[in-house]
Amino acid sequence: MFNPITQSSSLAGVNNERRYSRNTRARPTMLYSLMFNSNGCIAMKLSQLMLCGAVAAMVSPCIAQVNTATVTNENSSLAFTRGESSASFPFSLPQRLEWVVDGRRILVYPSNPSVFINVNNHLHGSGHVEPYQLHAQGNVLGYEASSNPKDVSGRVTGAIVYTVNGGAAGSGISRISEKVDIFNRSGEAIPLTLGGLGWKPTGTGAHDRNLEIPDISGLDVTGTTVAFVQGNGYRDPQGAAHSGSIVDRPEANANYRNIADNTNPTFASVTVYPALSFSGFNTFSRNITLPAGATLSMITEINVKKSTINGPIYEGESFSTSQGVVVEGSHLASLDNGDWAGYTQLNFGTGATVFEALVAVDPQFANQKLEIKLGSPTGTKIGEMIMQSTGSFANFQWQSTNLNQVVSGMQDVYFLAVGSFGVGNVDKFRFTAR
Ligand SMILES: [Ca+2]
Ligand SMILES: [Ca+2]
Repeated sequence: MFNPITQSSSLAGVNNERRYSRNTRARPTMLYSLMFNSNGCIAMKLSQLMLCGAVAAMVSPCIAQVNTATVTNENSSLAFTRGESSASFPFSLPQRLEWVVDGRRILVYPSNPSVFINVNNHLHGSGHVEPYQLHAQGNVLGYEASSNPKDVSGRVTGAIVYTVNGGAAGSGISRISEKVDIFNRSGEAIPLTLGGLGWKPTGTGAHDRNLEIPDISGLDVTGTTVAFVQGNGYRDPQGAAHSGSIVDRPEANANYRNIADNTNPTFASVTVYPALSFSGFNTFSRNITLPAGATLSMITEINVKKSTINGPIYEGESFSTSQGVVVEGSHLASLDNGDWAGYTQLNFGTGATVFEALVAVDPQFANQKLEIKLGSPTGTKIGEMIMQSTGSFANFQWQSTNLNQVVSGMQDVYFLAVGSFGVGNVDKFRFTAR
């Protein structure tokens, strides 16, 4: 089912309440209503509203195809996907980013208002950006200069650069950034609703239904968004035009004011909004008015690393069900092939990836396996630890192994001994991430 999204009198798009429309009253204008259909792709109804009345036309119900550009850097890649245009829907709007770090996919949604830029004609890596950058540009929807949607001399134009800076292979560390500029050449002030790169859809809301909710479990995601508006043709009393730069250039024009002359501020046309730093999803949201002749710039940086959660430490001898094992002093012992011990409701936190255990293994019995299962001794195996010699069955050392999947929440866990006799003794253990 279609889900119409309209809002008059603004070019909008709240980060978690996607609204795509624009309508100004004083002149013939275009009203665009974008909708997400059941596949999560964008459909559009375009109505051209004239002063004397309205002429409406339905165009393509769905952008079925996509078009993607990808760049890589170190352990990371970044793919930018836009909607594909068609004869009846001659626009391509930014849709999503797929950020892959050491094989882990992280879905990221572009900021507003970058999602209004018709990037039909210009999306690429390399070229006049760095090899680890993507560039897209075009007219802002509804502000084309002509009926040709590929005309890039529109009354409001926009451009986006995405950058990916990966870390060393296996480090799990990476960074992306987005810079979007919106240049208002329309001759009139326009309202904009800003929303930050990396926002979270609800998946069920009226305006973001069926959008995939990014999975960031097991990851520490942090970021910052800054936005500023500069340049609107401000002229000082001598008539010199100022572009809005905050760099004073007295050598360029004797009439440029010194920055200390705050009785006649040179830089009145620069507006810098408070920066927002966030953890997890980006909540940056702001309504602004972009003056005629001015440029909005918005920059978001997002960093990711593996979570450094440390789960609670459990005692090996605290099992609630078992077969073939014994408690010896303060540890689990007599783990022979086929023996098992079960523990109820262990905490894996927001996403554990590592099993750590304080174990003792005699060298003559080393290198047998302790399998880790969910739900029952024959349940899903989430990992196995090769029990390495610690010198004796009485000498305990911490050993660890990576789980074969990310496990979160509360789980019933079973240890299953695989080998022959004397796989090892287990004093303490925990599930963690790093
Ligand atoms: Ca036994
Ligand atoms: Ca113990």
